[in-house]
Amino acid sequence: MKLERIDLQRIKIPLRSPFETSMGVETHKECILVRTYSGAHVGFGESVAMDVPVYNEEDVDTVWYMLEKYLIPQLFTREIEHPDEVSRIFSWMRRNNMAKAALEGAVWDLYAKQQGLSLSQALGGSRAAIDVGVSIGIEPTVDKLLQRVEGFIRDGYKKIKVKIKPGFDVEPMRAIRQKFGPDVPLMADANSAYTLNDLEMLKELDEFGLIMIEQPLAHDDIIDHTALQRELKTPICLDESIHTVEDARKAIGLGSCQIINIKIGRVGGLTEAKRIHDLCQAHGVPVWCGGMLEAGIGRAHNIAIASLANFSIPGDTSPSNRYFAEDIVTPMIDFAKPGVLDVPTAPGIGFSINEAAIRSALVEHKSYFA
Ligand code: OSB
Ligand code: MG
Repeated sequence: MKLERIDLQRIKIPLRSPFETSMGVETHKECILVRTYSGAHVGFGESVAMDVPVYNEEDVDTVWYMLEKYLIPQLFTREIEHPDEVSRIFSWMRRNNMAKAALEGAVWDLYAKQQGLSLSQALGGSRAAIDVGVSIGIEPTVDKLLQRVEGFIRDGYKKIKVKIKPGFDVEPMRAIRQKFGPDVPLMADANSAYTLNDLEMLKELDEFGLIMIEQPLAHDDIIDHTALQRELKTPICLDESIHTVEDARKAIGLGSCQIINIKIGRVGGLTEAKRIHDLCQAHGVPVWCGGMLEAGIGRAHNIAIASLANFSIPGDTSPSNRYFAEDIVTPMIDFAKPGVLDVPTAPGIGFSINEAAIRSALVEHKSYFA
């Protein structure tokens, strides 16, 4: 394919409720949408960088900058046979994975549409439907958290993930087990809030039979996690520490984790996400699809990658209404039955764009031509 035009749109939409983690509080979703044009087809991508660089080094402005200055011009200078080439073309640039992934995702969608395939089919997905979990931010009180957990269990979510931070960890997990019993599929995500000095406290979590604890230690660590995993019964899942298939190979080799959370943006795109999926599958390490509070386009990409066979644990791919009153795709992404999303079969991401919703959320836009 030859790209003729690429559009960037920066949008900002309110979240239905604030989302608090050990990194801070989010009240809005702000992101950059990417459109790639070739012939009669348009591909869509969405950047997942946060508005402040607390999760990784990127933010919404750096994504726009890297796309405009380096990444977009490179795709105009050549013919692309297959989207797998895009991550190779971008590999000279270090990091900035979320900027790369937003554009690479739009090329994947465009390619799938040209081939008449769903994005899931183009990626080699084998699931017609995926099980869905929910990620619950830090609530002001344990009682409020219990109310939210109750609601999400009622909605049919297949996994309940609770954000923890020092001072809000053992007590809320104990309260959830006491109220809802041992059978609720429960996990905790610390977003790097602890160190090995917290070993005794982290060991206390073992008694709650959690499916896993996500990223307890530093965002750039795989060494201390190995030491921690040796001391814990609860499986460790890595999120922030894994940016490439090489990171995954080292973490698995060291025994730093037993499960990996794959986020397309964090790893630089769908091609690298698939590589990590394949490596983990070969090592018997299950993966699941993480979330970054995506709007509908990013969410559609997540659903497509989660249809691959080794995504065997429910992901953070909740329906649109868990986050937004109105989404940028139409119809809003919703459960086919409680806790289950159908994987679209229409070409590409398989959802229509809600142009009116994008117009009313638009902050800035620009078109680039080959
Ligand atoms: O660590 O998984 C995380 C949101 C923003 C940044 C980091 C994380 C999250 C989530 C939200 O947990 C998951 C979702 O999109 O529902
Ligand atoms: Mg996480």
